[in-house]
Amino acid sequence: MSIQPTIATIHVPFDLGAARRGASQGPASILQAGLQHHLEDMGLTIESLTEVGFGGVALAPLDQQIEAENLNYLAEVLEINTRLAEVVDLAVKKGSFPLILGGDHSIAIGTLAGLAAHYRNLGVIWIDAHSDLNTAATSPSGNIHGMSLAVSLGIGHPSLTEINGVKPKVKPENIVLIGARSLDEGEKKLIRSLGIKCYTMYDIDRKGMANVMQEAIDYLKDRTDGVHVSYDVDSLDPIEAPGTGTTVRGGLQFREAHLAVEMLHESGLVTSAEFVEVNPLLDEENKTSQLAVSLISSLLGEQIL
Ligand code: 4U7
Ligand code: MN
Ligand code: MN
Ligand code: MN
Repeated sequence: MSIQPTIATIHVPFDLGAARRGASQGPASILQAGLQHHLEDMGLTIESLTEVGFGGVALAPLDQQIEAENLNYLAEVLEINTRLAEVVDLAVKKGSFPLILGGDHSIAIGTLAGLAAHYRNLGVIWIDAHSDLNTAATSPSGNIHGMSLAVSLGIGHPSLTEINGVKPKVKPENIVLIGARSLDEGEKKLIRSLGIKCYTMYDIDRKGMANVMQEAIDYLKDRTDGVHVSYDVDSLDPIEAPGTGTTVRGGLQFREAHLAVEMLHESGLVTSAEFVEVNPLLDEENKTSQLAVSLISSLLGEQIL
């Protein structure tokens, strides 16, 4: 099965899941960097763009109704992800390929909630310097973008894990982490106890990205009925992707980052994708937005020759 030709682009200008403001301007800056034209030049059909946002309207202070310790902006995160799940759900129903542009990584909660209704065994490739497997109890920051994968496993505040019913959205054995180099103690414990497949930067250095990706693809191929790529641009080295809020040295090089998505395209397994954590306020000459356009194009089939 190859990637659906019709791409449903879903913009999520939201950054309250992160510590720093600015990722809310990610979708606009990725568009500004030429995404639409680039994909059209590749012969892809882009559905009219959907935006999931607050539209400038302040939310009712739901915070008071939800007990939320160490869960910053829980009400807002809940609201945006509830809406996003509906939009993603609809896109899959229509037979489109959902392409979600963040926004901070907390939006993976809504994406996966929307996708989960359609797959018995959804595979997730989580390309990230972090694992986003914290809970309110283990998080050093209280920022929900560091908890989204845990929530999707059914671990976290019930208001979040119950979005769109089905719970959990993804099984631990259907997840592959790529590029990890900053894991909190609670996250390490969870990765070990649940047996989550994790290729750290050490593994990528030792085996090479081509081998790592081949293993990841072979691993997911037989056990899943769809694969979602959740691409956090902080997986790249800060030299390549300075425009993101939580940089960590020693990340993926430009070619490694591209090879990963080129091989994923070639595998024909990918059924949806999201690109998150682009923060144009921290960027250098739109380098990170342009990088995102280039990575998205490669994932959707752009070839060098
Ligand atoms: B991102 C962190 F403590 N683990 O939980 C946390 F290091 O979506 C960072 O991957 C989380 O960018 C980063 O706050 C979340 C921290
Ligand atoms: Mn992340
Ligand atoms: Mn990250
Ligand atoms: Mn980040």
